[in-house]
Amino acid sequence: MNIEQIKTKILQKNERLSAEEGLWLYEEAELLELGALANAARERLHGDTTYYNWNLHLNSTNVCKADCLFCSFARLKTGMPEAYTMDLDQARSWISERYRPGMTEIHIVNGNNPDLPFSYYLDLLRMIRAEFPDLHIKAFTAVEIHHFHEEFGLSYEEILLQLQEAGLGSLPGGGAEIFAHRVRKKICRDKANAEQWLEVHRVAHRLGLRSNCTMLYGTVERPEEIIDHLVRLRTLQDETGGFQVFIPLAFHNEGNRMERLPSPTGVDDLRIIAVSRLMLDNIPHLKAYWVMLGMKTAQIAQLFGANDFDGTVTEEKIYHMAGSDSPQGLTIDDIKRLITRAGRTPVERDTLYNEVQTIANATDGTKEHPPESPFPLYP
Ligand code: V47
Repeated sequence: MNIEQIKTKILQKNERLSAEEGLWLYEEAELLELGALANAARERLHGDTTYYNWNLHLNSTNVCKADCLFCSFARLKTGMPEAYTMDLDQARSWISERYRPGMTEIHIVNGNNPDLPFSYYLDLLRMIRAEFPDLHIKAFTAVEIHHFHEEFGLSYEEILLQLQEAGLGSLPGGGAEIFAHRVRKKICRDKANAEQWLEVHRVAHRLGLRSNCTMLYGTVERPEEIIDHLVRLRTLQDETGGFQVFIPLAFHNEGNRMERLPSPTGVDDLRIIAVSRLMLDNIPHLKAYWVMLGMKTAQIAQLFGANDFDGTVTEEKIYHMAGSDSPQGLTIDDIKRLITRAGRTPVERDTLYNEVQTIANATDGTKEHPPESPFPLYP
């Protein structure tokens, strides 16, 4: 195998890479050649555009019965030091204090809290929909949906339908970690497994919900397991078309029980981003999540296959409790500057990747949302 053969396959024949080719690129390819190829694939899809959004992250409880080795955010039981659960009024105040007109998204990820009824989640969504109607609600990972299924005895479909009716707009991509059973057994054995994670997304897509997908790398996985993870996502996407964006998440090693493992280096991050762009030929977007990568690597990633920067975020907890030294939030001007200095054109998007324009003359930042999404579900 060599880079020229792979280049011809991608750039001239427009053919899909095999798992073996993905593995070769990840392990053997020269970094700049790999990056140039991923960049060509990215430019073919998105030209010079790099998307960002204006969003807010809410983690309304960190109580979590799953005991993942890599996690620094969760507390196992209510009442433990630093464990918290916001009630509805606290969540309302938390959002009100941070909400600004013009924000388009709230991203909600919580622990698998065994002490909350299903109505807690429905009430949270209804409150946000009623009081912050401009926010698209991207909430609850597939792992949380599986937890609701176990706790409340409802099917994935019943859960998602009720959440949708209460205001859920899409699912975030967390909880995927690495699909390989060997790895999950070691790092996250007591939550949804790979098949369950994929099934939740399959059902969500069938109900017309879009979702995101992730991969946590840099713990105990082998290169083949990274490629296997990408292939499994690609296979589900062939079936449903419902994934919008892939977000690789680099392991951070502070405050958890994997402290002795070093975090991935900048070159590891760039290799993962480039190979993911090349393998996931059917997932439109690739996000370099600046909170996780750091602003500088996220900026350079825009030349290695990524076309999204995520958003303003505002008070991220999961990575900051694991030692991320990125700022807690970036301003829109910071984000635009980083993107522009990478030679890309910053474009604000909403959660569903529609371009957002600030309505001319609006002094409060009011946005216009075009109605339809350009990528079909179930192509
Ligand atoms: O599922 C937790 C990961 C995820 C650590 O969908 C860690 O747009 C590294 O999924 N080191 C949650 N990773 C975050 C997430 C996400 C973030 C931004 C955007 C979107 C989206 C989704 O974070 C978890 C887990 O995989 N994680 N702890 C850690 N110490």
